[in-house]
Amino acid sequence: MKIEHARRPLAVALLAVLLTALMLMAFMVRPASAETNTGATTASITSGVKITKVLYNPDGNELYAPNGEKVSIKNVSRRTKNLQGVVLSDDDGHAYRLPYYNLSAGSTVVVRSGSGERRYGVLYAGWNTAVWNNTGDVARLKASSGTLIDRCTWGSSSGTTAYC
Ligand SMILES: [Ca+2]
Ligand SMILES: [Ca+2]
Repeated sequence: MKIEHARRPLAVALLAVLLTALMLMAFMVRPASAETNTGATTASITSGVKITKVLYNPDGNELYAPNGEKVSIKNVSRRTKNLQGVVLSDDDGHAYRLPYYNLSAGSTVVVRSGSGERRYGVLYAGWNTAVWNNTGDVARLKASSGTLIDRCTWGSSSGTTAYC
């Protein structure tokens, strides 16, 4: 009898722990799936990010090594911004629709012109050619609605990098 009495509180405690764990899992899973669902259908962000830098003339020949070209996009707001649906483009018809990517406040992500496996801090536009003209160009960030979020321009005498 004594053993049975001792076991029951333990069983209750274990059940309580299990239930708490299940509730926590449900709580953690729900916002993530909701974000995924709405991310595909809702409009993209329209503000809070800036093009801070364009390395348009990297070392080497970017026609053959386009990943040398890099555009830095920074979250200048105070909250995390998801970049999904935002479009990075130039004036020659190159446009890259950014994927689901949470950019935390103050952080920067780099978009390279070639292909590669995306990781935190680096995305690949997949253009696989030189896109940012060394003789002057404009990089634009637009919302999915077409609204201009930011742009960075440079001329032929700017060297290798535009800071905006
Ligand atoms: Ca270039
Ligand atoms: Ca161009």
